Amino acid sequence: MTHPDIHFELRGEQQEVAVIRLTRAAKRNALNDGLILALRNLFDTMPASVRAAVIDGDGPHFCAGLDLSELQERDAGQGLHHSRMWHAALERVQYGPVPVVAALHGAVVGGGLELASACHIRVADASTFYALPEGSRGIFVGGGGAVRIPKLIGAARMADMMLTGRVYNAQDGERVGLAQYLVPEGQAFDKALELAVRVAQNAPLTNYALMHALPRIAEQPADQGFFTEAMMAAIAQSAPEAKARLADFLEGRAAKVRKED
Ligand code: 1HE
Repeated sequence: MTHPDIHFELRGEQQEVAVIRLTRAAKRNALNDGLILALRNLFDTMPASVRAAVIDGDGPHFCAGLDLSELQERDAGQGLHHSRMWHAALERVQYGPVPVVAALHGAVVGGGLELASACHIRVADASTFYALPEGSRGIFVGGGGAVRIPKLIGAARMADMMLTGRVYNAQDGERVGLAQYLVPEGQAFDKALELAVRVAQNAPLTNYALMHALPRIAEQPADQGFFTEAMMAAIAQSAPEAKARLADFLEGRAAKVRKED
């Protein structure tokens, strides 16, 4: 089901978390066509037990982006289809079966940042750095970055990264919104797995709403957004699982909200 440069395993007590690891460390996990197609296939064929996923990368870097050795021979038409292939694959990450947590370290650059930005949660360790070297390579983003990255950091910051080659370090990356979590070096995977296990405990319909309804609502005019929100709220709360969870709280069986230590 997978690819020689992807490690796939199930973790958690009920095999509820899929771990997807890029294992092409010798090439800094650069994404060639085979890897992109394999990622898409993986999300299309996710086992039914899976409720959340973690993506990380072997070796010193999360991902060096597009495999530049494959780029040289393409004409315009092939380039168009290549970009659309990335779009289809990363669309399956963002709008696939389960929420995805990216565990980031080292280089998160070019297509690596595009992959990370298709995930729902990004956890970065202190070694992480972010860049969009497309600007200096004479090309443009093609893996959905022009759509997703401005939603995280704004179009002005993205343009600056591409125009000037600016590299964000881990702290600044978290500050501007490239990652939601910043952890000490070497701890991104453990934190990402912990979060994925937590995410996997949510009612599946709640996770579905957060993946599929929330980003669409955020794009809608307010009037339509309020209406879509009401529809999604009604569907979620009518599920038997929601009723059971509410009863658990009202009868003192569910955890209260507590502030973090
Ligand atoms: C690669 C790639 C790659 C490394 N394609 N082979 N991305 C970039 O422009 C980033 C290019 N890479 C780098 O800047 C650096 O490699 C890193 C900062 C990521 C890592 O540096 P370092 O010193 O740890 O490794 P290295 O020695 O540069 O690379 C090790 C090997 O990986 C080396 O090959 P070798 O045969 O000489 O050992 C590198 O050539 C190879 N390698 N990165 C191919 N990207 C959908 S559109 C998306 C558009 C983009 O993503 S453009 C941005 C591409």
